[in-house]
Amino acid sequence: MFFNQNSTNNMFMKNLLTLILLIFYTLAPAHSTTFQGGVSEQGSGTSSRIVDRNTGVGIGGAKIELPKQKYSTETDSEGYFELNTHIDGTTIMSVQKENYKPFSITLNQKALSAPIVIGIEKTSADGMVLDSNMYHLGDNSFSELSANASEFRLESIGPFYTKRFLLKNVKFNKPIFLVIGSIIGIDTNLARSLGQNRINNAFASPPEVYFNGNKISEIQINGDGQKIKIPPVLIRKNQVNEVTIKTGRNIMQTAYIDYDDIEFMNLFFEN
Ligand SMILES: [Ca+2]
Repeated sequence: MFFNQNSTNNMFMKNLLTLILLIFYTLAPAHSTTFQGGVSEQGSGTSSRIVDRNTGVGIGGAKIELPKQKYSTETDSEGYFELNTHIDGTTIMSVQKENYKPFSITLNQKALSAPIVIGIEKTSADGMVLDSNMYHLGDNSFSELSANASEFRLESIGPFYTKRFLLKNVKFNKPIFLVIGSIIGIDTNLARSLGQNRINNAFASPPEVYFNGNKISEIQINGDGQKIKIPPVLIRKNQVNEVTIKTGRNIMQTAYIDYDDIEFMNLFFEN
């Protein structure tokens, strides 16, 4: 018998390594999940935590909100908090603290079944908060199967949202972005194919984003922290500029206009 002990050992080691990696990737999210950069923390008991993204230090007195559940709580002096509410489907959780950028994240019960650690970032001169409120666009008519339908709480403000703001000291040698903190409810074909909704027989055109009247983006999927590049040529220096977000419409409905009901929160200008 020509038995090659070495290659058998190598294969065994390779399989073992694969198994260890598999276990690692399978188990890692069950302990705790860290969002927004650099901070790594596992198995910190039953409490979730808000930390400073750069220093890793817990942030006391941060306000945690689940707008749908009309639930809010605060972190303790060490940054720990617990969510004593039931979450049905997906929900947007927001974190606010003075001198920090407002933060929001789309979560579901599964993500919240284990402690989470969220790093938030100090406000900087390179960015500006345009709006930290949550808005509902559409016509308040939507299917229960729609992406995040159970999340809708606010009355619609109509099919579009507009915000005007003064832009000073823009650095044109750096990229300029509009950032949408969180957006849910988009029922595009792509969102459907990614399993973000359960509607089989219809889909919507994507929401459109305009800057000073020019379309700069279409938003195809739901999610957090979507960055949209603003072409520098569209920016009015040291003057009032305008952002508009227009929701899409149900493409299969031709008898009347059925706007796609979406909600978004936290708009930033980043430079
Ligand atoms: Ca609708």
